[in-house]
Amino acid sequence: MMMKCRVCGGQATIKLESYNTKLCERDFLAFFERRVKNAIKDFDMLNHQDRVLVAVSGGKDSLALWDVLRRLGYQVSGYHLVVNIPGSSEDALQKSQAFAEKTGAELIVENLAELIDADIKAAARAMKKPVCSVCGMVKRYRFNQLASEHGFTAVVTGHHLDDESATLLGNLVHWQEDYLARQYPVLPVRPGMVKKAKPLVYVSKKEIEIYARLRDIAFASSECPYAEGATSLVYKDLVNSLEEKMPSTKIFFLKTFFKKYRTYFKDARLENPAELHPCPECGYPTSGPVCNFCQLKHKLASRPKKP
Ligand code: Q46
Ligand code: ZN
Repeated sequence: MMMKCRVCGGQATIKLESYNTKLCERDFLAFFERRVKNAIKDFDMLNHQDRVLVAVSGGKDSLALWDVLRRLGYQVSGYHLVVNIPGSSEDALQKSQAFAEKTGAELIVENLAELIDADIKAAARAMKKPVCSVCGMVKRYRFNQLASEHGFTAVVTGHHLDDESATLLGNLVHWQEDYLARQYPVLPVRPGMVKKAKPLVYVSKKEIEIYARLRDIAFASSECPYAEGATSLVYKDLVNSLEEKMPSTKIFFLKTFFKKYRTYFKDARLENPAELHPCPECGYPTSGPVCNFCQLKHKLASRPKKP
């Protein structure tokens, strides 16, 4: 039997269980753009005067974000940090560059090895932390710093509904109050920090995949090997399983948290500025004597030199 598009009554090819709806391709694209627009409006994330920098990994989330923001009329440039992970970094860079060329958008590319004078494994060893934790720290640091240096007024990332609902579950299970206080889709400009936003917070991974396919966006599909075994995947499986049994659980869970957030965490949203001060070496906000990035540079510099 033919599926009917709920909006136009034509032939539907896309079924969205979470919304108990079926859509044709054209109305799906309109639905997707509306979800992004609503998120931007609900949280006052961006305005059309903003100069926006998107963190581009070359994967579907960040490329779809870049694409949809451009179509919504925002001034958006991309930033890609090459992490030098064999088997995934080449593809990621190539897909980011191909998208920038196709759309005529600006893409800034940097190499992690040049920023820290070491590879990510050596950096993780020096910090005695998991590779992903150090990689994420360096990316956040440089993304913010580069945005300030180049006069961008907002930085955006491709975190979506699946990411954010899984993170929320993990933060609640471990009652990570500090993390909960920062789990808001927009963090305003603060001393040393550019405004940060997550405009894909209302759309799911599945919806992003459909959007990327319909918009003909070529994205990198090779996973970084370090992503495997991350605890975040456990929470993603859990929220997916809830969603499968009870469609629309993810969006309900996250939206309810954001409503309650305004009551419980609104004063904590600025990451308790009293405890943060500028890093004496680079100016990045930190609660320690120097920021984590400067700490990493010191640790790498004090490694014994190879003969
Ligand atoms: S690139 Fe870096 Fe990710 Fe690879 S090492 Fe982990 S954080 S998984 S998004
Ligand atoms: Zn510093």
